[in-house]
Amino acid sequence: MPAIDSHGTLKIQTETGEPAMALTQEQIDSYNENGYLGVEGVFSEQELQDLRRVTEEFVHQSAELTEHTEVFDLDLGAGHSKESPKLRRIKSPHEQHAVYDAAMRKPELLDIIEDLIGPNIRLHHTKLNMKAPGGGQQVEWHTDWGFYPATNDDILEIGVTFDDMEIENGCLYVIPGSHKGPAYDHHEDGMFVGAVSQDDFSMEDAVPITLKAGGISIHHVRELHGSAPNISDRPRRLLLMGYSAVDAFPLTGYGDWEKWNSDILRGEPTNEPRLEKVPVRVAQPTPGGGSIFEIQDTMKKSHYADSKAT
Ligand SMILES: O=C(O)CCC(=O)C(=O)O
Repeated sequence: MPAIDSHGTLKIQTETGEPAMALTQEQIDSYNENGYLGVEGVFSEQELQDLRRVTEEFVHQSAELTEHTEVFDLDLGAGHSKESPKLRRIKSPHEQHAVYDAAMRKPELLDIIEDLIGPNIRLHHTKLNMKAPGGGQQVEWHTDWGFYPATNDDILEIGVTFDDMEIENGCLYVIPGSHKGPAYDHHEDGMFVGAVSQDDFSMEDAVPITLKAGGISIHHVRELHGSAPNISDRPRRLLLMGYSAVDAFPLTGYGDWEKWNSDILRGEPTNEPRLEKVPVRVAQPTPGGGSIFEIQDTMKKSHYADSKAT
């Protein structure tokens, strides 16, 4: 019997018994054509309240810190202090609290992902990026593929918005169709800086993904994207979660086999990576580890250096 699911999409059991799609065919076609999608109303008000409450507890804990840790990445440039903590990122939040883990496994979310990369889904990573009011840091233009190329590109990133995500508080921007482009170079003077050159794209082509709290952004692993500083008096908190097809194997290796397979959310393990003809470039040589913010800090000039927002 037809039913409306939590994100307002009509779910129909097909005659063949195949599970019905969570996204409309129009949304799927648009994602394939443009490399991104915004979907409103995926997370409920109750889920949002829980996610915000737990996140505020983490921000509170970060007040005691003066440097980055395994879990906390601080916005030291924006004046992080005990009195006014500026937490830029919680690393692997699904490993830090059950509320984040539940968000990452939400069945309706996995149904959406299944429509885009198929029924065999592996968790790639999670991170919670936060931009504090009045200056929370930009993310320079890049593709996720520049950081982790794989044997095929059935890999995408979901962003769950805890706050209305608008231009003023530093929403995500994408370059539509850029996921069909080359393996963009994320190097400067031969070193990996985690961002493309200004010559690789035009800001004029950039499209903002604006969403109400509880909506999700979706972008393809090869899509060029970035986001400006938060110039509003509201936070911008975005839970980013990467998912890949089970047969997409990272070119840099997969680590421990048991752990690798324990990240499968739907489908079965395979030892047969699917090789597709995709353009790749590895993220080497690199000046060292650290978060995307630390790596991009090694760039000579921010893409946003001339913008009014800085
Ligand atoms: O937080 C953002 O606006 C984008 C983050 C992003 O693209 C990343 O962390 O790779």
